[in-house]
Amino acid sequence: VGNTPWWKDAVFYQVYPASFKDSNGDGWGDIPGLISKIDYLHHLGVDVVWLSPMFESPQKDMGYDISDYQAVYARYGTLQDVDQLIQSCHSRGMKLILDLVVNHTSDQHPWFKESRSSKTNPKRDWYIWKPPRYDSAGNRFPPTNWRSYFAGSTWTWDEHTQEYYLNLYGPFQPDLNWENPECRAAIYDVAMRFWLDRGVDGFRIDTVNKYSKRTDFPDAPITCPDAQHQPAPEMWCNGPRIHEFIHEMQTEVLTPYRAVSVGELSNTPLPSQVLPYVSAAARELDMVFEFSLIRLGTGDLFHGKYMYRPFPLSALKRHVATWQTFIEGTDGWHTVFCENHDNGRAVSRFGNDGTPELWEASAKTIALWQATLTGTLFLYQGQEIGMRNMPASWSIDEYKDVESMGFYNEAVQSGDQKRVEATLHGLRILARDHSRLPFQWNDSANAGFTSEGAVPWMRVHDGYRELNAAKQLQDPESVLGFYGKMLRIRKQYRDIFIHGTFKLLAPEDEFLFMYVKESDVRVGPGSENVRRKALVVMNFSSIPQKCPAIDVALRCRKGEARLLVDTLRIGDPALGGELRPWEGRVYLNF
Ligand code: TEU
Repeated sequence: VGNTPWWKDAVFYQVYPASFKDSNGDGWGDIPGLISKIDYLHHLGVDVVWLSPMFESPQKDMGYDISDYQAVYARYGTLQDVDQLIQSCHSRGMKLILDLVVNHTSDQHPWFKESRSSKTNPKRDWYIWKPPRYDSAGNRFPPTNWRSYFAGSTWTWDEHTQEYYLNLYGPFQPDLNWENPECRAAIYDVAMRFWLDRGVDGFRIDTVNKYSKRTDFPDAPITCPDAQHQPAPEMWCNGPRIHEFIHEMQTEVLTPYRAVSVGELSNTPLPSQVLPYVSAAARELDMVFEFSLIRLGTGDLFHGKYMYRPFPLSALKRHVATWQTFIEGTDGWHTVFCENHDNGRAVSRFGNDGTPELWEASAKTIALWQATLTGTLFLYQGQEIGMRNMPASWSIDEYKDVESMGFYNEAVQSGDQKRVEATLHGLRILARDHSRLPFQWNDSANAGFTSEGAVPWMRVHDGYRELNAAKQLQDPESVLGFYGKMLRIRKQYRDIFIHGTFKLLAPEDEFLFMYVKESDVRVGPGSENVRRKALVVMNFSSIPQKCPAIDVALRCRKGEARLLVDTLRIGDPALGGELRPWEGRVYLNF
């Protein structure tokens, strides 16, 4: 614990630029707006800002379709604004990381325009081109039957050169060809060194496990007999050369700049697959986001992502336990997070936003849960004030995301009304849109996100007058106040909460979520080595629960444990007793 890299203890905070703070009344958040809120983040206890893509882009996937890696999208500001943002973070001892989106570019990127211009263009091989297949009747087919993430084929036909190009996401996001060394060198230089030279501290690396595709391009097995295109993540996730590519990026770019890296690792649910990316000896990535927890409730490959499947608390606890313990005894590291820009709000999915009381209690218990887990903690904008999913009454017209639209239109085209209803239900819980609603700063028009009279790019949540940062800033007992308190406690007992071991109690209990965190540090004079322990007990339900005997759970003598924190304040002095709906507590045994 003593000599650990700085980023293990740091609190990261993700900013989605379009929805954070608008400074000029055009309805889109921007970098000057973010700069005006750096003190707010600093005060909360944030150490690192992760800024989602603010690069030049046609915005078909909210900036994850980049047409110029070295320019700032005009609505977000200028290069000088980024310089000022770096300065404004650094002057407070904070850091800034950017989003590195290099699995694909926009189809409007000059590299792709060149690549598609002719089969002999020097950049032809920077993207993945394949000739068509034909059936016996002479009908043209894509090279494989793969389904893209946003629905439809992973292949788009190009009339001009009579070939298909690969796109794992939208047709407007052609995949770069990492097999080509010139292409990799250009990525390192243009998309990475350029920003590191300006003073950026590292990257969140988009789709980091998808750069090495299978190069024999086989058809995927038929898992959805009725569908035209088949889910095929095994064709491009964690492919044959992926560790070679990431290691190269680390040694050529990240290490020389001492840049921090956190990779986005979807479709990789096994600890044995994840460890090679984050083992310190492998020198690939500092840490990754693993998605088992945040994907809870999403449909399977067969039924589709937005076919919601309710899950028991025991499933959530099982995932937490798996990922809390997988680095124990290894040289790897992990992240802790329950929200990002691609998922619904935690309080609406894992808590209960049904009444104001349950909302507040469960938002605080989520804070307590996240702040007591081992790994680097990531918060998503608005999580700290308990922002909720959009109201269920809002129509599909309020959903803007390319993925939501892809799945919804597909359901409509199927003509199956039940499927349309089920998709709408899934979207109301899981859609990526929920987290993209404008930040609720105060109770003035447009929640203070943009000026009065401006039209925000996404509708502001109806509940912003009751739920906003200004109101919570005045109240130390608010969700925001509680997040601040938990971030301080997390650092104060960092040996237990950030670095400790984890032991799940009562894994099958469907109401209580309880674990013991134990420090690696031995304290006490001479042979009297005592390990510092904490017990976290949380009622993840709206029904009061009997609290177990704390001293038994902590294996300490009666009267030795003390209450450190209670989400509902009025701590039970007798220890134990009853946990009220969504109440959470932490006990220490020293
Ligand atoms: O997401 C990549 C990804 O694989 C998923 O986690 C994503 O949430 C998608 O919904 C899968 O169905 C990253 C970005 O986070 C996302 O916003 C982008 O749309 C995507 O890459 C493409 O760049």
